[in-house]
Amino acid sequence: MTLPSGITFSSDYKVGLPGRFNVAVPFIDRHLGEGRGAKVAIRTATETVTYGELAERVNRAGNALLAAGLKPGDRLLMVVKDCPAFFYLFWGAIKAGVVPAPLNTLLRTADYAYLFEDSGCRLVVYSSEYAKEVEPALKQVATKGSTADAFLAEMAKASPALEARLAAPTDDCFWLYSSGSTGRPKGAVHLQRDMVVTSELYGVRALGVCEDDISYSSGKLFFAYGLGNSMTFPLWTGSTAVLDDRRPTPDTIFETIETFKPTLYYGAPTLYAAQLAALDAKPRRLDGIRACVSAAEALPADIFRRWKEKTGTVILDGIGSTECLHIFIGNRLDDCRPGTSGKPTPGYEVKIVDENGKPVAKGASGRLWIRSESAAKYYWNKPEKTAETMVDGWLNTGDTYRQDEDGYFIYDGRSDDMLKVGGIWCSPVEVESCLIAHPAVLEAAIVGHADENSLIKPKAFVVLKQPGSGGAALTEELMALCKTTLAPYKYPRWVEYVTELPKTATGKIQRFKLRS
Ligand code: 3UK
Repeated sequence: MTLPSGITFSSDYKVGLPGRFNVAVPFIDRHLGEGRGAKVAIRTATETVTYGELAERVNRAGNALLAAGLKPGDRLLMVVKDCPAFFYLFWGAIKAGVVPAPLNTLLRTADYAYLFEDSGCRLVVYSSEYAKEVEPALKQVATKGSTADAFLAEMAKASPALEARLAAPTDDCFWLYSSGSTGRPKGAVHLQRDMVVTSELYGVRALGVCEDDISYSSGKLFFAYGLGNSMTFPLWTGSTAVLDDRRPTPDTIFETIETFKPTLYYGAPTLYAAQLAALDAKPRRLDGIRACVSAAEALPADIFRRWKEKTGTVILDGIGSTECLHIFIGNRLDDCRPGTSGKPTPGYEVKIVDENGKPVAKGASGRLWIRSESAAKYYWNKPEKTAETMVDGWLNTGDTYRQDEDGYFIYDGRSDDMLKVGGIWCSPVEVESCLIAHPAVLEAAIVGHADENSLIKPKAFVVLKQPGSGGAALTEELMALCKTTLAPYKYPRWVEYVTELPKTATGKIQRFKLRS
């Protein structure tokens, strides 16, 4: 793909941008000049939006925001489902100089009240599906709100022309709140240049997204993962995004894939596991897909193997974060090692360090830090968190990683989830992957549990494919499987059968909730 005019990447992957610009121009308006006005940008079950229509509605949305009294720099909070209006609001805001902050749509009133207050936002636009949780929060903190439908009606009255407000590449552009397993959410402030960097370095160069692609992501737009998958990568390449506003289940995902025939599918390990179980019951057609991507938590090698066996497609696991915006270490179609996160995305600097900040010996486990041009600049209103996490341009991921003999990065769990067993590190993820390989097991979580000597040992919480089928015999079998597959000290001393695991909105297991 040729880069939009005025934008360059050097041979060492540094982005070059005009001193004054607006990032809505290369992502939205550029396509009109490049002849894509009639090309489909977005497809949903009920709607098709061309690049021409998109550009006009982005302008109308920007004008409607200005008419509602928002000034450049003001925050627009969005509680919006995966639908075209998400694009209009997000880009309309950016083009007008307003800062959009998409929020998780699965939160409760108390969470929204906190976020409306923390952000000091001028307006909240929400899909009416979320009115029950959002409207009481608007009242509590006296914030102005509008349903997405009411906003679309304002857009219809607004002018279809809007001049882009110019900014510097390192000016604040949009926010994403990072959920975190503990503490209040933190607003990560992203810059004008950040989406250019992720779209080009991961989307185009690492994954190979191109103009002919059709992208579909089960991870929603409000996650950094979905924002790249379903919006910035397709818009950067002039290709097509498929949006589905339903809660993703194996059935809705397969139905969407069969209807729209995406070429790229972006999922997460929990869903791939559920999809595999569903494929056992009913075969589905996935033949248009040329690559599947997985992120949000480590993809067990066994899921990779079974998916490839069943569908013929590889799943490219990659680690990204809200702060880095998208995948910074990932597998590639031409370089993939199952059971690892792959290798650094070219353009992302990576280091694994010990407790003193010194790089570890190759192969040793340590804390992962990242430096890049797509990193959030700071956390809104949280100077201490900012100082802790962002140091000299480097970002502390909070993840523990090591490299195998060929340089592939292996995830060893969150730094705070690691266990010391008999004085030796034990990765919960490693034990879980082993348990998941057992045919009766759907999901598993490992946490530390004190034994009769108050020493921490691994304990397993296991979800079975057939609930209620667990018992002493299966427990023996699972322990034996771990003892024979892993270093024996890592086997779970207790196995508890549960019907589900506590998870964050992004689908990550909340191991801290299982600790006792
Ligand atoms: C964990 C992974 C192992 C890891 C994300 C792709 O997940 C995303 O962002 P979040 O801010 O969480 C970041 C944290 O999640 N993680 C993510 N991917 C993997 N661990 N293997 C993986 N493949 O702890 C990381 O620090 O919710 C993912 C693109 C954009 C994203 N924001």
